[in-house]
Amino acid sequence: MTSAPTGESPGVEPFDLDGHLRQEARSVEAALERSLDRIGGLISEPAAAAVSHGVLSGGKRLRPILCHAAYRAGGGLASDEQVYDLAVSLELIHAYSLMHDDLPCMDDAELRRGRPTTHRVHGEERTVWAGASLIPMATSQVLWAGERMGLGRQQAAEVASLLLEAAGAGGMVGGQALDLLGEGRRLTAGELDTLHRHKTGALLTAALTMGAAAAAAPASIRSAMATYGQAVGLAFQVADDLLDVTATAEELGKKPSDQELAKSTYVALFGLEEARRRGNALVSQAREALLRAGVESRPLHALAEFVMSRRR
Ligand code: GRG
Repeated sequence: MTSAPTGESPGVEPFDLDGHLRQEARSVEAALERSLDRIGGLISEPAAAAVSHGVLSGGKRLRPILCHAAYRAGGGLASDEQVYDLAVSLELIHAYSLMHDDLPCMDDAELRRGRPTTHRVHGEERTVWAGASLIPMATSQVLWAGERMGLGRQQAAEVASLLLEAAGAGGMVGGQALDLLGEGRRLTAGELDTLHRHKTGALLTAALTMGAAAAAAPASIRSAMATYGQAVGLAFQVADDLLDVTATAEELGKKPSDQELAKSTYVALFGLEEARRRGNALVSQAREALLRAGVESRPLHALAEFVMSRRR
């Protein structure tokens, strides 16, 4: 992973984003393993192997990492372990969405994170079963972890609602539906923004707003986190479209597929340079929202830059 420029002032030691991402990803893996140990046992064997394949298969783990950073920026004081137990609920939803997105009835993908996709190894039926099991598992995880962190009932319910609303028809599922319906049709820029604000942006935004809500952060910080999440969420998709035409399959860990599936993309609409300019402008918007709210979190500033500079 290449470090993003973080706009550090002279004399200030540069933020080691690579090291931060590596260390945080280890905490995410550990929390995912705890979660599978705690409730994964309820999923019976043929599907359990598919769950492990989809959940413990690497990935950048950005959503829980962003959630943890937002929690700290919001002044939350629970232990890292407790925060990650809450934050991995996002990764359980994300894992199910990737497993189902790769199915033959959707993107029909062979490779994900440099490995054969879950259905290629475990079959379609078990992948549908495993993915469906992850949704209630994520719900149980967020409520259990919220209670363990000492959140009150109302606060825990608010955090869980942020996750479930972002995952649902008004968020990720709705965005995926727009994506499926739009295949083979050239979408306008407005339609593309709406699709990705739902499909990708909603869950990324929830990572930030859940962290701030769990920390009981003041309204100004919560609103900055929502603005940051929305801008970074869209920039993330612009970067995905750029990578689909500029990165190798080896870097991506999957086959570029937008052209094959006749999908509308920011690159097809605007060309490489203008798409990149738009993505960078979104990253600036995200960082400005933090600065206006007085949020100096180095991880959040560096992560915003990383979204556009990443190669996978
Ligand atoms: C049946 C309509 C319907 C919906 C089911 C399948 C599904 C729900 C939703 C799909 C959502 C989806 C695949 C969104 C894409 C999000 C995205 C940009 C994924 C890549 O995220 P990274 O780069 O992946 O963070 P890693 O591998 O690093 O975790």
